[in-house]
Amino acid sequence: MDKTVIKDLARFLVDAEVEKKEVLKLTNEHPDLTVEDGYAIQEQLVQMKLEQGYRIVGPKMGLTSQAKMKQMNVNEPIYGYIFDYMVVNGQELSMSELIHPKVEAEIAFILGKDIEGPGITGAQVLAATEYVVPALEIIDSRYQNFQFTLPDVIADNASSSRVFLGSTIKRPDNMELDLLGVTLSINGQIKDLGAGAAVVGHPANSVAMLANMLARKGLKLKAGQIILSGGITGAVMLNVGDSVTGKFDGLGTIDFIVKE
Ligand code: 0L1
Ligand code: MG
Repeated sequence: MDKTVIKDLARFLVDAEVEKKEVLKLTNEHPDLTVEDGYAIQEQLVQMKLEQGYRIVGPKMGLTSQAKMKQMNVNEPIYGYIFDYMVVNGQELSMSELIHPKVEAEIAFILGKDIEGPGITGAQVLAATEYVVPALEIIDSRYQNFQFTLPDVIADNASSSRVFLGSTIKRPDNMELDLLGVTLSINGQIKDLGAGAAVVGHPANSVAMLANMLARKGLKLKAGQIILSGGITGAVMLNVGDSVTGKFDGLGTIDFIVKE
């Protein structure tokens, strides 16, 4: 794909995020957009944010559950990046900064040493992991009604928007992250629940897949990055006034309120 078109499309998505305005998916105008084109646009978008002075906190995996792939009508996981401005301090989500946010519960990994694919396994990820932390990820597709194809959502940085991190951090030794149960409640009602195994069998497998996907680009996972492994629950739409609670077996609770 032409470099100028890639830049224009990345700028279009950056502007949609800044202006909090939903846009039509790129493939309406560019029906031949490929997954590779999607990542080329994402790379350009990431570059633009870095040039604006934002810092990458870590990569994230998306579309890791069978349910989500089916819900979104796609058939492979994807990755994107979480930036510093996306990490929410405190217990309030500001709706006025966003378009149509949804929340999902995830496990975040913090590595003690770099991991470089290919051929990385979940066991190697666990051996390299310093801590796991619970997370509530806020996804906010810039596309109208969350309607997109795989290249579209890749270009849109995998809908990355905000993240709340829990205050309980634990070493993964002796934890069975695949059996770890999570509930996601809004206004006291459980909206979804799941176990770590919903994330490609085990959240560490997802991080291993990420290391192997990044290796194709000559990139690696770095010590200290906060890596979101993918949704254990489905993504639930948020409204102003919602009181959101994610409960993570053995990893505590994350609460926040959705404000104007
Ligand atoms: O983190 C995720 O799984 C989001 C991936 C993008 C799909 C979506 O916006 O639902
Ligand atoms: Mg996610």
